[in-house]
Parts: sequence; structure tokens; C-alpha cells
Amino acid sequence: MATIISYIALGSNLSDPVQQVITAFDELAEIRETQLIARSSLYATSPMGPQDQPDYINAVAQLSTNLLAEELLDELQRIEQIHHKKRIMHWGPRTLDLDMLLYGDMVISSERLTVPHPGLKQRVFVVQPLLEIAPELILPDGTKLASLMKQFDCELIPLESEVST
Ligand code: A4P
Ligand code: MG
Repeated sequence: MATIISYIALGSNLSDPVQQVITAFDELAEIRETQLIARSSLYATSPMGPQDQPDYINAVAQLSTNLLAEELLDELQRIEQIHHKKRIMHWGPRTLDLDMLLYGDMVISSERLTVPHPGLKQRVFVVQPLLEIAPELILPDGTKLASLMKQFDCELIPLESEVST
């Protein structure tokens, strides 16, 4: 099995979201046959979808993996379960959501897996952290990731720089 670069979106808005995401990075680093290559800053973002829920912490991880896409999804779902992910409603609050954004330049459409993630291009809380760790990234359909930022009204401010200023 060839080594594949995969990008994972992390999101949390319950039970100390900053800690949920920091811990999840460590758990991603422990996945079998997989290395954590890069982690983005953490970003505090207002909720997409129902507004009567707390703000989210979002981030993106870059992995290098020898797992098949569905095997990697199994591992992501196992980590979500460690965080007691409960989904009460679509786009509703969650302790930890791990979405596979990209798996190499493969296009996957199976019962369990849609890659690239269908929301990738429209979500500033995905595009900006991804751009931070992969500024030159080109999506499987030829879109330059950097070209996607202009659709958004404003840039997100990473948590660390909020703290240091
Ligand atoms: N699945 C298919 N493709 C994938 C993929 N590429 N990565 C399947 C991961 N899973 C994938 O996932 C349901 C099923 O999708 C899985 O069983 C898997 O087989 P889920 O995460 O349990 O379902 P969900 O939470 O209802 O949907 P989804 O699409 O993950 O929710 P979203 O779209 O991620 O929305 N606002 C802010 N600011 N930040 C956020 O992170 N997140 C959401 C959740 C809403 N609002 C938000 C945020
Ligand atoms: Mg998800």
C-alpha cells in the first residue's frame, strides 16, 4: 500500500472544545500505519447551521498514512467514539467531529465515504486552516485552495495570536 497524504478537519463545540481538539491531534498521531505531519492553529468559529449552539473550535491535520481510505475512516470514527460523540441533530453540537477532507487526490463516492468532503470548498473554518498547513494545495478537480478564500467576508483569527496580542 502506497503512502497517501490525507487531511482531516477537526471540530468541537462541547465539553471544553480546545482540549477536545488538542487531545484529538494526539490521538490522530497514534493511528496505526499513520503519521501526523502537520497541525493547523486552532480557530474559534461561529456555528454554521443552528445558531442556538456554542461557538466551535476548528482545526485541520495533515496525515501521512498507509491505510486505505475506509480503514482511516474507521480510525477517525473510533477516535470520535472515545470523545463520546453524540449527534442529536444534523449540524448540531458535538464533542468531536473528524471529517476526512482529502485522501491523496482520490475522488471517492461510496456508501460510507465522500471524498473530497462535500463541504470543503464552502467552509471558511475548513479552507483557512487547510491553507495554513498546505498553502500550495490543489484539489482533485484542479481548484487552487488559495483561490477559495476570496468568497469569504473575513478571515478567521487563530487562537494563539489572540492570546499573544
Ligand atoms: N462520511 C461520508 N464522507 C465522509 C468524510 N469525508 N469524512 C459519512 C467523514 N465521514 C464521512 O458523519 C456521518 C457519516 O458521514 C459517517 O458515518 C461517515 O460514514 P457524522 O460526522 O457523524 O455526521 P454529521 O455530523 O451529521 O454530518 P457532518 O457532515 O459531519 O456534519 P458537518 O457538515 O461536519 O457539520 N460550525 C462550525 N463553525 N464548525 C464546525 O465544525 N460542524 C458542523 C457539523 C455544523 N456546524 C459547524 C461545524
Ligand atoms: Mg462528520
